[in-house]
Amino acid sequence: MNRFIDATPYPWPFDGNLRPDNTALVVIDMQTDFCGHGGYVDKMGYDLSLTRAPIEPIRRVMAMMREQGFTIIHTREGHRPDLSDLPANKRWRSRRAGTEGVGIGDDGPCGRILVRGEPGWEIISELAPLPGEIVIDKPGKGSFCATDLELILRTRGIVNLVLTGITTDVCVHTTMREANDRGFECTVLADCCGATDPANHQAALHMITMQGGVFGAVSDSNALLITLGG
Ligand code: C5J
Repeated sequence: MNRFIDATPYPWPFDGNLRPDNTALVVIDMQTDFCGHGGYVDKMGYDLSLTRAPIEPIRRVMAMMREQGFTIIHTREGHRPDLSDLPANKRWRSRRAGTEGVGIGDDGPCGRILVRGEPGWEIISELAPLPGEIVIDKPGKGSFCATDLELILRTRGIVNLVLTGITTDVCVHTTMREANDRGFECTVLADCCGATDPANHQAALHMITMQGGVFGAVSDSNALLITLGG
């Protein structure tokens, strides 16, 4: 039986082959550093309500997909405590981001910014992984770069990815592009993502819809819940 989610610019997935055993929910970087008080995004002075907006819609989608046996994958952006995987240019640029010289690897209100094991690097409690769920630690913006995500997806026979998380224009978009080039069929749920700039969020979503769906399709939590609930 074919199943599709209402999406733009085409009903997703392209072949209607949407099943718990071939589809994963990917929840990207819902960490205190990106959406919590005292985290990196807060320190940069951005409006936290923008990156917190997806918390509730993700919670709903995750609950239903867990219940139906879909693979749930969480990602965390972060670096080793010795910063051996932090490129000098990434650190240098982060110190110029309106943070009074404090950047990735430095001490902030939630511990060392984007360093593995620090409080700010943890996934927020509202969306905490359940025991046994897959967590991907990534040093970059994309979830495939320097991780075992592709190996895990191929091993499980996953072909479809439902992408959520923050930020739409950076880690979500980079992951979608990486996944699309590897042949995965992707959709982004618009209300389950957020960016530090609303115009960037909109632009990132719009880009996906060009050329017949150049990286996949854009949908939302309601459309997914209707299809899965029906
Ligand atoms: C950023 C991310 N924005 N998770 N990281 O630096 O999107």
